[in-house]
Formats: sequence, structure tokens, C-alpha cells
Amino acid sequence: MLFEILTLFPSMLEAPLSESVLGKARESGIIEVRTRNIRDFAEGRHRVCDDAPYGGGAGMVMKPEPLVSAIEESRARTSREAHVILLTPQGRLLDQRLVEKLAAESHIVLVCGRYEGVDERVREFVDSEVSVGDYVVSGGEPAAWILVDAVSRLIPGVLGNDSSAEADSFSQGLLEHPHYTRPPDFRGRKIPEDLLSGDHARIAKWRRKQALIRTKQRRRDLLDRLELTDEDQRLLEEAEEELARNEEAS
Ligand code: 9D3
Repeated sequence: MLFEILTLFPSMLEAPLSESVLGKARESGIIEVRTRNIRDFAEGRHRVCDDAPYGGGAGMVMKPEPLVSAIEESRARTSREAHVILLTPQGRLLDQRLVEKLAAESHIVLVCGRYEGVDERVREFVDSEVSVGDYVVSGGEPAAWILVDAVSRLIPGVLGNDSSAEADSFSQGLLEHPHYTRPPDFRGRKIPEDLLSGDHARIAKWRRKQALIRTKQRRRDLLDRLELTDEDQRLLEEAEEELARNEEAS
């Protein structure tokens, strides 16, 4: 998979995309990440990439010519079909379903906007528009990092162990169960008994129950989208009874 990131601030992305999981995946050649400075496509001595908005108002708008030249060069230089994504607060919200779709592409070009936004006419030159959430960040770069990271994790070989991506909470539609490691007593707080039992079926059941109750309490929206099995229903009821009992006890 080739990711190309068109940005005015390539150095914002170089470090985060060179460490840890992504750094290793790049070193081993499973993914390739290139950053291109949009300014290199701007004309004139000052290579200006922004200008005042028509109609007036505060802030600046990214000029279309450098952006579209950069997009066109990315499309032209690849033998594959490039999927060009404009990162914008107005795009489709990124979720695991979209991440899975994008993982099937072979060349993704990410266009990072800055300032108040990009000239509207650029939209015609991209294939889709994506937002990473309903909050404001200063530009497309943090969104590009998130998208490259989330998509890369689904590419075989990027995670050391093949089962990790599949077990990820969102691919199952549930939040994860709690995790514990040593010490067995941290300031008086013990490890749940089931995890110490050595009984794998009992541990799996405990984890499933915890994942269900967590999701119900924290992300009702996720739980409502699931078709729970009878066993899941039963585990959830048990968890709720236990909670009610602990409530009374305290
Ligand atoms: C007050 C109007 N602002 C929009 C909510 C203007 C504006 C602020 C910041 C326009 C763009 C930006 C920069 N953000 C992005 O380019 C961006 C983004 C985001 O802010 N949130 C979630 N996803 C994304 S993807 C790109």
C-alpha cells in the first residue's frame, strides 16, 4: 500500500509515521508513505499557497492551483488507481467500516487542508472527503496520521501477530474487556478472580461479559447496533445483576 500525503507541513508527519508499528511496516516495505510539500507546486518567487476569501471575512483560503497540480502529479506518477481523499471537517466521518474499505485500495493520496479551508473548486479533483471527528483541529495533518495508522493496521504483516487486528474492539462492534498485569495487588486493588483461575473458558466468558457491560454503559450506540446471542443476553443480565448487588453493598 502506498500512502502519499500532500501537505504544507511535511515535518509534522515525518516523526509520527516513522515510529513504532508504522515505522517498522515502512522499513519492511509492507507500506510506503511519502509526503509531498504542496508549496513545491506553487508558482512565483514566493510560492504563495493561500489567499483572502472572495466575499471578505477573516482567515485565508488555500489556493486551488498548487493543490490540484500536486494531486494531478500523484495520479499521473502511479500505475495503480489512486484514491484521492480531501481531509476536511465536512467529510464523511471516519469509522472502522470506512477504514476497512480504504484498506482495499493500493494507492491513497491524502490532501491536508490548512487555514479556514480549501478553495471549493478543489473538491472536483478528489474522490472522497473524510473527517476524523466532530471537533476542530488546525489542519488535515493530524487526521492524515490517524487515517494512515488505522488503515495500515489492517494490512497483513503490519501488526506482528495476525490475530491482533481482528480482535480489535471495533471490528467486533464492542469495546474491549479490562486488562490487568502485575503486580497482583496494586495499592489494595486486586485482580478479578476469574483471570487467576487458569480456566480458559471461564476467562473467555468473563471477558465477554465485561466487554458487553462496558459497551452498554459507555457506548449504548454501539450495543444497539449489535445482534446479541442468547448467551450474550444472559451474560449482560448477569453483569447487571452483579452491578446492582455491588451497588447495594456499598
Ligand atoms: C470555524 C470554521 N472552521 C470549521 C469547523 C474552520 C476550520 C477550522 C479548522 C476549517 C478547517 C480546519 C482544519 N481542520 C481540518 O482540516 C480537518 C479536520 C478537523 O478539523 N476535524 C476533524 N477532521 C478533520 S480532517 C481535516
